[in-house]
Amino acid sequence: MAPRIARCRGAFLALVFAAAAWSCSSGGGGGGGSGQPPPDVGGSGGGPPSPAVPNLYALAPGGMPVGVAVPAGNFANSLLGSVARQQVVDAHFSQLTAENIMKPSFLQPAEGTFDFADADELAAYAEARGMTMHGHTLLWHEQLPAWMETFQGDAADWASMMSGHVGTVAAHFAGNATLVSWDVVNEVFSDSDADGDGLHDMRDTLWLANIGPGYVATAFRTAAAADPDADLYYNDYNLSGVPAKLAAVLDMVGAFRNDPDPVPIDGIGFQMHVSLAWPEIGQVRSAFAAAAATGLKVKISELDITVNTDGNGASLGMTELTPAVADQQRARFEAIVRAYLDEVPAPQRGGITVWGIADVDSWRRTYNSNEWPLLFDDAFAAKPALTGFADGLRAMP
Ligand code: 9MR
Repeated sequence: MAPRIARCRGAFLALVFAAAAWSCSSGGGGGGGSGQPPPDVGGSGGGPPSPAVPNLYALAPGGMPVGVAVPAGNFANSLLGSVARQQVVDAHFSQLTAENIMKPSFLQPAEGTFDFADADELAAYAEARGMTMHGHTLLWHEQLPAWMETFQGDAADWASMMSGHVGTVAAHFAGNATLVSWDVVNEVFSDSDADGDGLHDMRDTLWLANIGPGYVATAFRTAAAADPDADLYYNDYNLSGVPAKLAAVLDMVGAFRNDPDPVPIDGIGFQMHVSLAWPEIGQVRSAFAAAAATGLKVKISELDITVNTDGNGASLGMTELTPAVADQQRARFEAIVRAYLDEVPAPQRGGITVWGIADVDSWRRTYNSNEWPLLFDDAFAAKPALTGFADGLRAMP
């Protein structure tokens, strides 16, 4: 299940990346791609200054996708209505994920009534610029339409309803060469291991309650039947920091494979909503290595790095992003990108996606208005974090 298109992939040598990147961008058709690059945020700390970052995606070894989650549809900050966001996205990213508008509540708002208009518009935006899209998400326990939450029926009815959604959505995009992969099921596992077996338990969702644990495999089989060419991912959070949660995912993958009729799965998505300090980088490396050992693709699907939020979600008290903290965030982005490239062999790299364009858009602000977790600031200027991400990519030829 190979990616279908490339956006100037694999054509860049580290020494010539800048010139090549600009010629690539100007041929990509993006309005913002030929505009002014964000300012050079330069290097800090020891060593020579880092080169400018005109096109982040052009630095990715092997043309690996470098993605971003974007608002679309009726969201006030929609990419499609924001020139400032388009300039950043067109210059720096080769893949889009819809932050919200491809979740079930948006695509099937009423039972049997599918609305693909906003998703198709976003896919057309990506296609026009030679970007790919990662679909998010066929199934989740959040952002479900009210009618799904109150659905009445037995297990067979529920399975049929679930497969109807998954199959219809996957089939809609099956002929679309821009959509190369899907999060098939998001966040199946809970944050606890009640029976102490070393594996986090399945999350108590309406899918589990009404269909039983087999719903996950059914969703994957349904998606594969509807779109045999797309890469199919399992996606979850805390996989790099909580070994018992990753163990549960790997156990599920093993069960999929050992099934007499193996369940189709292509990759594991690490959301990576992390902080400066957690998880410790050695743990991140071990987690990537363990996932890669399955032979599946591994994708960082929702990367953001908080600097002002403690382990319980409370603010650490900062009121501005100081240069010193911004530099720590730069180093942290570099370390995580490096760890990914070191631990995941090239053919298994599904790419790295950041969960939002600029700090002003981040879901993290919902919980802490003084948070700055992304690569661009509230004015869409590049932060040191962008240099860190770029330096992480540059470290791997
Ligand atoms: O970023 C998304 C935010 O705008 C939505 O309000 C929220 C609803 O729960 O979902 C956010 O995205 C989530 C993603 O779909 C799945 N992983 C966790 C993300 C952050 O909550």
